[in-house]
Amino acid sequence: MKSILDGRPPLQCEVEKTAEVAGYLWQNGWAERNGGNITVNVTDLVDEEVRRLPPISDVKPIGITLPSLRGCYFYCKGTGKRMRDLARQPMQNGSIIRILDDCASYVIIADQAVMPTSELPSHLAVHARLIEKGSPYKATVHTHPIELVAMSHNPSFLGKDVLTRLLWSMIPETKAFCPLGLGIVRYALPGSNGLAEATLRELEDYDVVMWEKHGVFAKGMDAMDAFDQIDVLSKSAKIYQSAKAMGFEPEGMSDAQMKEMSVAFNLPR
Ligand code: 2HA
Ligand code: ZN
Repeated sequence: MKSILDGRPPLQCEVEKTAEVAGYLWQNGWAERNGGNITVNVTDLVDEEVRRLPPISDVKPIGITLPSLRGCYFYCKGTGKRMRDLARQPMQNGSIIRILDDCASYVIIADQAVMPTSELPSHLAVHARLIEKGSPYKATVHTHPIELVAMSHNPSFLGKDVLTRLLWSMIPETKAFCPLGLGIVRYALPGSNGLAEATLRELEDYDVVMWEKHGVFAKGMDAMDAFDQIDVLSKSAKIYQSAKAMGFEPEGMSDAQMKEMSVAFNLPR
């Protein structure tokens, strides 16, 4: 079957990279059934011919108006679609959408009329904010990492930067590769405006935020970058839990050792 990706190596490469990440989410056990979402801003990767492609769906309302997204293009996981299927067939389990000039609606342009993720308004609100800030980030990833979600069930971990410090102290790389740490969004109904608004707020200070008792939401240069940050945090959570399972509280790196990391790697905090 013909695909919009044919003859467009940059777009194809981006979608294939996103599919690779979807496979990792599934392999890690973070993406049961249709769990999780990925959206990627591919506006810079579409040519004039793509911009002229006719829609293959009705005009759909986003639910919010996002002026900075006028004429933008996004690759989005399909609603109800599985990450493990997207990994093999990204254009049958996701689609490319065009934001219309009213900045409040979109159409699907390729390859099939796969409706985008149920969390589209919250993902697009984050992309709009990234554009407004002049950020180079193009991807948002939501997934359900087991150990991190388990830790969010302990209220004593949910104070500001309590988990950030604990996870940073488990292995030096976590601070180096997730230098802003982990923001916390208290429990809110999936898909709700409250969840979207709290996520937007917390993403002002963090690249990865925890949705209490649900999952994480990350932004990054691309889906791989967002995944890497979740992965290093998850690795730290696993080390913490391994130590606890062996019957002891892990000592963690000292404040001085963590400070030394910040100096050596020129980290923001
Ligand atoms: O779309 O994980 O939170 C599936 C989800 C929503
Ligand atoms: Zn979820």
